Amino acid sequence: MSDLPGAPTGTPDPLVIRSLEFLGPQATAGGWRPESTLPEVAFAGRSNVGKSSLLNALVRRKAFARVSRTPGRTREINFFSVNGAFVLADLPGYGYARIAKSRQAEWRPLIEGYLRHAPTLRGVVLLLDVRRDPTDEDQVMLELLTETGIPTLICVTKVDKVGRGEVAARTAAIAQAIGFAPEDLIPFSTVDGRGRDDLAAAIGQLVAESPAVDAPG
Ligand SMILES: Nc1nc2c(ncn2[C@@H]2O[C@H](COP(=O)(O)OP(=O)(O)OP(=O)(O)O)[C@@H](O)[C@H]2O)c(=O)[nH]1
Ligand SMILES: [Mg+2]
Repeated sequence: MSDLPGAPTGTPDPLVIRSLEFLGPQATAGGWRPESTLPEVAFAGRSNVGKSSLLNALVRRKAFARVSRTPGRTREINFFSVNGAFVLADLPGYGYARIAKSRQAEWRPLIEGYLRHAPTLRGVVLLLDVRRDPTDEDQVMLELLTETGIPTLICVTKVDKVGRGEVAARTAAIAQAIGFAPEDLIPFSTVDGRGRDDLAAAIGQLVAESPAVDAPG
């Protein structure tokens, strides 16, 4: 049926897609966003790291979330509902060098505002390119996630771009740079399907768990 990489091979699919709906974009901090009724998981990372591609692989569609040829173009948060059960939020990429200096910090209010006002947010998937060391902006993003206490999954993207042997070494280096255990990072490739089911299972767990109860005040 599906000709996409990572299609069913005999093991049960941890995330069977029955329905998908684009809910709309949030363009500004405090601007319109879909009502926070369903559990939500967001995807963050540098421009061009592969967020939209990963989302497409996750939901097994070729062009659901847009894949950009012009990195840094997506400036809104795009919301999708999956199986009417949970929401995925594709955050704008940060750190694209070829936009005006004056605009390079624009990502922060929108993303920070989103993180602080998403009552049903269960977790953020932070994407890091296997070939690059985490940047200062990646560290800023991680600090925001630590400070807000939002559970974080790390995906190492584009692992097809390096040799099989190099994946473990690069994953270890990236893990060390961000203070994670290497085995907690999920190697991911939209080309050969690596990581799709691991990520799908991890997201399934996040959205199934009962939300952390906030202490009053
Ligand atoms: N080889 C390979 N290329 C990939 C992979 N994932 C994404 N790409 C390519 O990387 C480029 C950027 O991918 P996008 O999914 O648009 O990245 P993004 O993070 O959504 O970018 P912005 O929306 O601009 O922030 C595209 O040319 C993709 O085809 C992967 O796993 N392997
Ligand atoms: Mg994108």
